[in-house]
Amino acid sequence: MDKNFERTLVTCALPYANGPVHIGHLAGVYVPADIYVRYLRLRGEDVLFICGSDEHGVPITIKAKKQGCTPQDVVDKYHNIIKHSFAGLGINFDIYSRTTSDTHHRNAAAFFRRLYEDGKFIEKESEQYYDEEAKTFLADRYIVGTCPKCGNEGAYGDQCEKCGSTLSPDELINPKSALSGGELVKKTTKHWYLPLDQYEGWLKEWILEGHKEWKTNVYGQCKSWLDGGLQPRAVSRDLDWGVPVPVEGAEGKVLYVWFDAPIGYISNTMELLPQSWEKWWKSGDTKLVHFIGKDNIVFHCIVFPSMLKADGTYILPDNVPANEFLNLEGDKISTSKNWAVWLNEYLEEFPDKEDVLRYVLCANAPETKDNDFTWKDFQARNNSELVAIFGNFVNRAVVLTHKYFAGKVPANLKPEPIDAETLSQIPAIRKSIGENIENYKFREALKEAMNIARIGNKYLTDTEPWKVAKTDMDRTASILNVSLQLCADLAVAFEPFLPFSAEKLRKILNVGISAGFDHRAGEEGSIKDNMFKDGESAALHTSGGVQSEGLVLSWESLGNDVILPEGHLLGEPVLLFSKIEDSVVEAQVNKLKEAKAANEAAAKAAEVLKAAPQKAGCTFEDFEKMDIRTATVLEAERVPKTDKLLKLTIDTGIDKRTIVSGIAEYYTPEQMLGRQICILANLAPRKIRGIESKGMILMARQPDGKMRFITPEETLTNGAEIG
Ligand code: B3M
Ligand code: ZN
Repeated sequence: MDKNFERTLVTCALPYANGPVHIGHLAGVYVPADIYVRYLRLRGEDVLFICGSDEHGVPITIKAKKQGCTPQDVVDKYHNIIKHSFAGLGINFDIYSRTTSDTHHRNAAAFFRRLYEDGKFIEKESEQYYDEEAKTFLADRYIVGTCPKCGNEGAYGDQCEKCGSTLSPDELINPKSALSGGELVKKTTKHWYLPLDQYEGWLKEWILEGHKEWKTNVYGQCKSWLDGGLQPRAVSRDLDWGVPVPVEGAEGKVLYVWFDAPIGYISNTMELLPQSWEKWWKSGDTKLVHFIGKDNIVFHCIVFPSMLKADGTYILPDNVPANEFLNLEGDKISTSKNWAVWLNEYLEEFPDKEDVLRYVLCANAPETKDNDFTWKDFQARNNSELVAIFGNFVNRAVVLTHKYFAGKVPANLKPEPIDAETLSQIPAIRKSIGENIENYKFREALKEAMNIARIGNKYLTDTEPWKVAKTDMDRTASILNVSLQLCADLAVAFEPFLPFSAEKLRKILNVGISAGFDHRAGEEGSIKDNMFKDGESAALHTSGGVQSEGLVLSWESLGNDVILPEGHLLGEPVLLFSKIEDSVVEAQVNKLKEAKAANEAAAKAAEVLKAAPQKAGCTFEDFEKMDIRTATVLEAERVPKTDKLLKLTIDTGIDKRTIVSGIAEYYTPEQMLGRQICILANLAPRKIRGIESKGMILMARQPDGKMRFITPEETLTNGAEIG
């Protein structure tokens, strides 16, 4: 850890509680953050790891409306799903709370109030769209219209999801209320603004001069915002879901979600550590690191720091290692299109394979550019890296030790130069893993850790203990001794990356690990309802814990020539990883294809609706005039000299009659024979091409313009009345 810091406070972007977490979130934010925290804990650093659900904002209210429930119902549901799925993947926050908590509401309001009383905001009246029918001001998201850039008719007042442009409601062509569908009027409303322009000089100094070490994608985005010039930003909204603006006369207004959410990091720390939270947020020797995705950079590097600066009592982030985006099978991950791999589903469908996902997402992390997740790659990395390299090495070393030495670490009786050469590579790897993690280069760090297994495999291939055992037991003992030391190296090196497998491996080796302590110890009033059971520490949760008896490894063990002493008894050998078959990944690809097909069908349905919007109302009496019945086609022939017409003889149950229908484009006469259909029986007869047609066949127009029959699900009696 840097000399000037005593402790590290790590935060992860608070996921919106309006859907589960997917692999894009994980690769961009949560897996790297968890690796970072586990590594620091392994080094004995004082670390706090904070997250929670972001439960405010307009999209949550829209989802609630669509589902006919309350916003609270929506966030309750997803908060629980998200919280449990993080725990399921071994992402061990010290607290996973929520922005609807009392502590947060109080803290966010107090934060606003301090800035308000200190004159840090500008109060401004402006004209905003107002929905007369729903009697409410509309958030940008609630305004829909035509995108001025691409012509998409369903663009929102803040963004067009088709072309990705950021919009303001004033730019929309023909804006309408998404709430009532009605026309909008402009009305005056008052809001509070944080004058970011006043912080511009300071931000330039702090970021552009003071944090040149930030990742280039982060630094670059900050620079372009700062070069473009900053404007005052509204920190309140006319909405009834959120933290009420704590000012008299502000009824019907709440804090803007991006104002309250980052304060959530502080609130959640308070909730966990009511007595000592300030040490983490207000003491210059705390290193604050925000893990986020690239779409959150401006809020974490410009807006939130300006809020903290305005307050004046908080520390600022030391780093904001934002990642780029992860795509899925070549396409952008999309929550609304269900083009995603959802963590909660993965955990159910791949029990015991948490680490495979962690491994693939880290190995493929979009650290410097967008990256792609494919199921083929997932399978290949599991089968040819985790199984064939890591698992295979450990299994061979351990099984041979059980076979020849009754599961005890044999003495190094007959060393050869290759042993020392092999072991001497590990300290440099330890250094490199550490440096890479400290510089937020997790892919590189993982590659280095994997090199230990590669070295082990090569060593076994070079020394062939299974052959040597036939003639030279002393040498076999040495080879297995060295191999087991390498296994112990792996058990330490992989603790940050693959905590489940590292723990399994430590059981196989019969060792423990030292990794952190419980910050809540001695905190009165500390919440107990976090991810862990009472008295159980986050840090110790999956790491195997500090064992008071027996052999306990630490980061410092990694690279030592003798980690496991001669005579140390191993545990039972079990397989660390198992092969993933083609059928398993094919099923996942099919699942995605189905999602895509369902999504396309929904889009088509929307088109059909657009082409044929609902007609003006009719009365029940109007409807009752129509005599709609089931009928069967008895005969069918083309009407001569026409392309479109078929002459059909129909059994209507009432009579047998002729109907001429314009369906020859879509059905041949043969296809019509014997079909049951629905007809409008009492339509006034009319002559078509000299043939008297009595009635009309009911058909549905498809998005491609083609007509299709409505056929009853089962054969019904002809003449049955429909209504
Ligand atoms: N909920 C946005 C997001 O999930 C937002 C992050 C808040 S962090 C304070 O992308
Ligand atoms: Zn557009």
